Amino acid sequence: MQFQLPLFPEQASKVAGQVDAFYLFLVLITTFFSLLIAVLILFFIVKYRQSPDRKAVQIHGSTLLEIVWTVIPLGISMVIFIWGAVLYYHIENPPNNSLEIYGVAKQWMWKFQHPGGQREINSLHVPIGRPVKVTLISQDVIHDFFVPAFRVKQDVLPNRYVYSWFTPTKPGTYHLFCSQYCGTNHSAMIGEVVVMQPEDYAEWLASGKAEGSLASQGEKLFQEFSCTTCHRPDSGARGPNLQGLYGRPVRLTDNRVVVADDNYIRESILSPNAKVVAGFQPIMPTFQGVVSEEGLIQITEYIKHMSQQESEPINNRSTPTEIRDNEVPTIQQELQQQGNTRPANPPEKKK
Ligand code: HEC
Ligand SMILES: [Cu+2]
Repeated sequence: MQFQLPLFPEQASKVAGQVDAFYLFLVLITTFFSLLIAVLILFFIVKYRQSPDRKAVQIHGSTLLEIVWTVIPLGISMVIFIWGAVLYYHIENPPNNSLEIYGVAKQWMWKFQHPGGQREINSLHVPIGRPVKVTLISQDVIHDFFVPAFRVKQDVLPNRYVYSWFTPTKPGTYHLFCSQYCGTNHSAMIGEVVVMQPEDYAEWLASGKAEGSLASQGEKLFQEFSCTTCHRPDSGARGPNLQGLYGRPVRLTDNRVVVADDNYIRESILSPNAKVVAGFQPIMPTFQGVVSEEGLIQITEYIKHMSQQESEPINNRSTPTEIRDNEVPTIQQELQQQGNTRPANPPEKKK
């Protein structure tokens, strides 16, 4: 039997090597200076030990020494800072061509949905060689999505979508942990990520029973919850037309402008009065406790899908506050000044 002491998990994503290199750098720097200091202490203890025939020479400052021990540590910490920031930025920003998968965490399991509507629990199948973006939310307490082999780790919060992404590089099955203590069975909240060749993944998708794509499931819910009674594309509708909404700036009654992203749409459904669209009355009822987290994801997918279909001009947004395409750059500038490129604070907690 071979003795194995795996110091590191396998490297199974594109970023894994980069994270390890950075980590190794930190370890080496720390080791080097710890040893240097320890050795110098021993050396000085011996060299400057007390002896009767020696008198200490007093030194009153050395500018050169001060500069050296300021500049060198500053240089080293700037390297750590810049390297770390670049890596962090990379890890935090999923590429646009990512495969989008949705995960809902709950005590004590992981539930995933693929765009085609396939669902799985405590396992996540992904293809090799393509960026995968996992949009995550918790339906109860804080969890944490942790795949050591991919070197990704993301806290999963209630009431807010967060993202994790990775490009798998090696077929295999890898551990998925919840790494945030989340109650009695936290330690059992374990899953696996199965990385497959693209053709195997396609086959796997095809073999899954799905009741239609996420967007079409969302459309069904949209009918079921009678969203259509108010959100119709005609001008008599009481609610805004949702076509073309996704990703666009929205002006609110208090004149603030927010971008309609996943978090905004979720909040609009659960706490409709938190942000009221300019030109409309706050008549939308809350769907808190009515639509499940999975349902919210499906409805959002449906709304996104509406935006992708080339729709006729949005007609019932022709209130004085309508936002036209040529206004978008100005509004984005305004947003940047407000430092408010992300709209949704999580809706206020009840209780
Ligand atoms: C009683 C009518 C009514 C119903 C039913 C209704 N809404 Fe609304 N909805 C509105 C109105 C009015 C607004 C604009 C005012 C506001 O923001 O609250 C709105 C706003 C929204 C927004 C933000 C739109 C934007 O342009 O920024 C979304 C998203 C939304 N609704 C989704 C839904 C979904 C999904 C459902 C069904 C689960 C639904 N609504 C049901 C009336 C309704
Ligand atoms: Cu957990």
